Amino acid sequence: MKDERARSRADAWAAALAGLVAGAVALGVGQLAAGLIDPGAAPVIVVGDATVDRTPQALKDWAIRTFGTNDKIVLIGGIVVVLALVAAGLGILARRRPGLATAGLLLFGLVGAVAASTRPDSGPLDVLPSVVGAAVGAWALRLIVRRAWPTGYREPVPAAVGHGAAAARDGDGGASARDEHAPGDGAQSTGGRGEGAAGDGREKAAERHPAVMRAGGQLHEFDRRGLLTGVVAGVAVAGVAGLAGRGLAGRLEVDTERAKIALPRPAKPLRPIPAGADLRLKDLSPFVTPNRDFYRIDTALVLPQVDPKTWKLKIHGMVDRPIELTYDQLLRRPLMEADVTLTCVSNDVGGPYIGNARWLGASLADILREAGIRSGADMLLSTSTDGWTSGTPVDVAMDGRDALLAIAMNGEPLPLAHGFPVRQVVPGLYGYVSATKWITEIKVSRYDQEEAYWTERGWAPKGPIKTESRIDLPRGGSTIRAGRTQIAGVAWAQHKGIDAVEVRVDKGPWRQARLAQVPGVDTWRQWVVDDWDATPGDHTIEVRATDATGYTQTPDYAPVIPDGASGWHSILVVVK
Ligand SMILES: Nc1nc2c(c(=O)[nH]1)N[C@H]1C(S)=C(S)[C@@H](COP(=O)(O)O)O[C@H]1N2
Ligand SMILES: [Mo]
Repeated sequence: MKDERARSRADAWAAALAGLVAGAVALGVGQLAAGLIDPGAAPVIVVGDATVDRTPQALKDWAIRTFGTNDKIVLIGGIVVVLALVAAGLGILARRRPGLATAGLLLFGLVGAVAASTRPDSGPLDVLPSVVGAAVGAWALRLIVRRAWPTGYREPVPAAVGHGAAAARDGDGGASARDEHAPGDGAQSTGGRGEGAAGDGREKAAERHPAVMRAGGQLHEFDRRGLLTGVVAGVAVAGVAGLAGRGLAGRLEVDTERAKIALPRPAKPLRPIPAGADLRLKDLSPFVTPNRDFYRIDTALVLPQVDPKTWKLKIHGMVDRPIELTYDQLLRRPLMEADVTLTCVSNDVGGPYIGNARWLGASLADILREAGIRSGADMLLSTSTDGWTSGTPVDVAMDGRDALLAIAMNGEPLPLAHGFPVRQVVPGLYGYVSATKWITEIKVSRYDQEEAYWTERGWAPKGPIKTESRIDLPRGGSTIRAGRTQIAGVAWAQHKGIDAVEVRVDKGPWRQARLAQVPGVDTWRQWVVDDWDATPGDHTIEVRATDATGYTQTPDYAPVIPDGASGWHSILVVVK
């Protein structure tokens, strides 16, 4: 009876494997179809997108807190694990109820198709990758099951009933299936199960379980060769289709277009960044964040590929003269440079979601003035190609600050991840209400008529950046040597400016930090305390900044939701 159980277990594993391979075929073929149609329509991606949009806010916050910018990878990984479990289950089902298993796979294709068609930027063909993938996967599952159980699946026998009875119940199918095995086949499998040399194992099995021996000496029912060839073929199809799909997706890359762009000169170039802006201390964030190190936050699982040749920005809504701008028209406008530090509202006290760049772009206010904003309008609802939206206060965009439709970042066309070809940059506002990447539309409207993406999800409609400061060195939690130690970091109060930074150790007196130079009020500011004499033991270091309005950070902690974190950054170091 133990063998019946072992047999059914071995068969279940084999079936689960068949299901897994069929699932891989479905995803691989789906990827290939997506490569031909739209890389964003790959089954895992559309399900991921739909999951992101429907995840409760609390869970999303937890994911961002826990996984940081790896949240996308974790999400995709989670979806793949769930799909794998379902596929394995459908494989087990497929032996007995092939029709149900097929239906199950097609149902999953349908889920993918629905997810694909509810994306804001979906085209009519976007349902195909999920549907075609699921159909081919279902077909693959039937094929593999038929190879592995060539004459049909034989139910394991209940304890009281003999082996022969089961075979009889199945008709001669079960028996002939077993007869097809070459003897060596059975022997190999027995040996593979760790029962010693093949011959020995078979003899032992025969001694203890004559019925199994009679059945050909194997402890499982499936055709090993059939299963193996099915699995190998399936994995090959999945791999080739998946890789081809990715290759085809790359064909659409706008990277080549981006490389061809010759950036125009600004109408009036900005002075170079003062040398004194960067204290050049090891471990201190550089004043200008290199593009490759710049934090990236967005809801896009696949980078939008926007061709600058077909890109258009539509400005409409409460305006006298709606405007449509092409990329060339935008480049021909007088361009300006601005040093602006972007900050994410999800940046917790001491967090990494902040970066500073020199941007090049056209004045947003100038363009809006040409369109003629009607009275009563207080919100710019901007939309990206992938349907994300942001609501920017009209008064902020129009008050004379360097609000930009940016085309370049630190001397090169915007990287794809940072909004190529055009994004908004508005100094002083968190990214979620101002920094729309891959922007294609600005609707001049009212806060009482429209809600932007994150506001619908519980975040504040307006998001001025809070005055904050961060200790970069020494590193929190590190062990350092006793003696003279530099404490340094960055502080920011965009569009106000930082006037002072103070540091205290172990709640002692506040020490004034030395401030680095800044090119203007829209960037962060480096600071350093040079004269801390670190004594052996554990020490707490705290920082607070004062902005140019005279406001000094308070120790009251506020979490990131709904309108940004505040509080003193505090670190612990061990001095030896
Ligand atoms: N299209 C689009 N633009 C977007 C977002 C997004 O999800 N989609 N996220 C915003 C947020 S929350 C921030 S903080 C900034 C981040 O810009 P970065 O990724 O270039 O650093 O982009 C903003 N622009
Ligand atoms: Mo953000």
